[in-house]
Amino acid sequence: MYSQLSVGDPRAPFTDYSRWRLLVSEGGRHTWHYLNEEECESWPQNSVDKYWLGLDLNYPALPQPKNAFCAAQNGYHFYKTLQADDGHWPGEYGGPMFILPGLVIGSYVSGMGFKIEERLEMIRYLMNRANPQDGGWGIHVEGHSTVFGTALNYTVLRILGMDADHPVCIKARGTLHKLGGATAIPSWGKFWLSLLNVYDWAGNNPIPPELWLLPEWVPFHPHRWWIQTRNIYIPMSYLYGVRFKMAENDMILALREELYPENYYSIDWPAQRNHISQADLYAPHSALFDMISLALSAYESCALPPLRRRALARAYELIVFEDENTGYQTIAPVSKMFNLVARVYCEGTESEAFRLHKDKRDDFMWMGADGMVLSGTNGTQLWDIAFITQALVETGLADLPENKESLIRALEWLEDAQVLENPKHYEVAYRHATKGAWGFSTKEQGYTVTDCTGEGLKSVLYLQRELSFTPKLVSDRRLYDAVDLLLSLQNPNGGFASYELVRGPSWLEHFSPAEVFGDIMVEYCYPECTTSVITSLSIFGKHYPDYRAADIQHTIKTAVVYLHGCQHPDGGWFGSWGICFTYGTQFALESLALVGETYATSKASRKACEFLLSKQRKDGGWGESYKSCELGKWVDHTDTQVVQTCWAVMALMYARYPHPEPLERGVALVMSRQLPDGSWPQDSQIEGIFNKNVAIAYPNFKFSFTIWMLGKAHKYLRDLKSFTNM
Ligand code: LAN
Repeated sequence: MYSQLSVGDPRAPFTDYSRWRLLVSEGGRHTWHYLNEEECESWPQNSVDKYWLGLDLNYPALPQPKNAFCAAQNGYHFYKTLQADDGHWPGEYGGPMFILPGLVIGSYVSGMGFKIEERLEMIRYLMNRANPQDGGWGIHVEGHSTVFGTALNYTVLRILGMDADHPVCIKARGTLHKLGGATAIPSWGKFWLSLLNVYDWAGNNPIPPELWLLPEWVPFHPHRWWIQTRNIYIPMSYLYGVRFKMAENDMILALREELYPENYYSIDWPAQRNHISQADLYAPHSALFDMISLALSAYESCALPPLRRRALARAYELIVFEDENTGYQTIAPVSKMFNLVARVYCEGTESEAFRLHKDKRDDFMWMGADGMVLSGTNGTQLWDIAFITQALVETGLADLPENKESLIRALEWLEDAQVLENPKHYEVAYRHATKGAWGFSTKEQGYTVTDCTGEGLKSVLYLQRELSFTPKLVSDRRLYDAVDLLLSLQNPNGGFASYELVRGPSWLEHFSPAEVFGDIMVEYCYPECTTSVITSLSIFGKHYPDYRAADIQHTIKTAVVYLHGCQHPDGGWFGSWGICFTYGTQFALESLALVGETYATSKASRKACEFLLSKQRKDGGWGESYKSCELGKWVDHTDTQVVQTCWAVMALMYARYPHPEPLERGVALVMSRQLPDGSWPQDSQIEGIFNKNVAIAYPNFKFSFTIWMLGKAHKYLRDLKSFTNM
């Protein structure tokens, strides 16, 4: 058990912020370290550390920008100081409020400790993110309080050492009880609490590992599921199969008292399986799912031990494959912590697996200005470097002498980040190829992501082929590998999904057990992913007209057909990974422009421009709420958002919108929000989204998209005016 800690006002750090350092190691790995005084002298804090810790950089004011290009230049003057020595831009990746609980509960039940400073700052983070009105937490930082968020984060505070009588705990507990208590927690919460032995396994719907023994042709075989969901349910099925639970201790006994308004020992557990709080419910179970669960529950009482043993062995094998394929990062932190618990159950805390999991756990723990945050992945390395490098090349900022060195370092990072081989455990682990890929974060994590490969390829092409001063680090052969991989990922409808081809039917969504997420069972095609792929193929085709030209042309043509098919009747495209129509429409219009469809030539493009223009606000900007993603229709944000304004103006430029005025107003808004040192403050806490219901932050977007949009708009508006003056 961790010791009790007493804490004060969370607005001030609980640790000495001058002692934290971000270590950037091989491949762009991020780990935060708390140094002692001697170490501090030999390893001084740099601008990257200070910025992300929220410490003053004390930069002088830059000359007032006289136009959009100068504003972009000032922006990069600032942002360049956040580039790590290895060439990429580290960043915080918070937002979801169910990832830290996985880390803490998973560590606790596995006997893995934390440093005291980490515990203190995780506590502070949760205190700072509690909803001010009721002291609870939602599914993400801006969401209303739910049982999922409140029960899990309350549990975390207690495990980390906060006293149950602390006012923060009292308030959160009150909210939890008002919401009905932890019995009504969604299924993933039931699962975590069961591992912790504060929720009975009988209160969970079955997750039989036997699923892994089904023949692969079965339409609902798990290898057809979306890879994130698959990788989470592999260890879940294992842990369910063995009914892992931590041994009782005083903390567990206390939590059984605190999480429930009723007497824990009198709860009718089987009746809780489908009991989900209304505050949490986003995707209710289908009647079919409930019926199947009932049948599976009957099976549980007579599961054949030899079959169960074989199924467990198969699930365990897949867990080990995933750990080894990803250097123990796994695809994302939720599956990582489940894998850890499974490995500890099977191999113990003295094992190599335990040591390696512990080492890589640090990659998800990010020190932020408000305390220690959990990252949605082991970073956003590739995603952020791709946007800023393209921005610099397209705006002309790349040609300024003072930026050259930074671009060369960025190219070196990109070169090193390309995955050169297929996974160690490849088809046996149901993986898609990775040779030639760029992933979302680092090479070690190693998952192909369609749009990350597209954006990575585009960046390398820009840096190597469109600048005169850069070395040609990535060989033609390696670029061909990326192209081959991208071409292998197109679906029959022309679209591109996130990590793999769509492998399963969308009716599998009726079997979705996770009540708080939308569309998680299988892959779907996305306009964003599709655009990143085809724009990169098109740029590649310009530089390498002889390589698979017919395939590339065909891919682009059919992808555009897909894009037309998913335009909403009001003109926008729904974005699944950024908020929301503003994000999706920007990408789709970029794609249409590739095949010559612009405002002047295409009805679809015109309709999209008009849709966006109808959303422009009086101050010249755009602001869309994450609620759009939940509801599937546009919802205004309360405030104008700089990043969304950039997306909207970019969209209009892709469509070659002919009237300068709305663009000028967008530019003016973004310039008016710039600070004297060239940076932009953070607006809302979130720019991104996943699975319709969870918001996630991309804080580097406020640099990459501002710089990109301003520099591009400067040229665009100049050309537009000289054209109309002719
Ligand atoms: C991400 C982040 C990046 C994102 C883009 C590249 C932006 C997108 O275009 C493709 C999908 C991808 C790679 C993506 C998928 C889902 C992730 C990994 C995340 C949103 C970050 C966290 C999330 C992961 C699923 C969290 C675990 C929770 C589940 C509900 C399964």
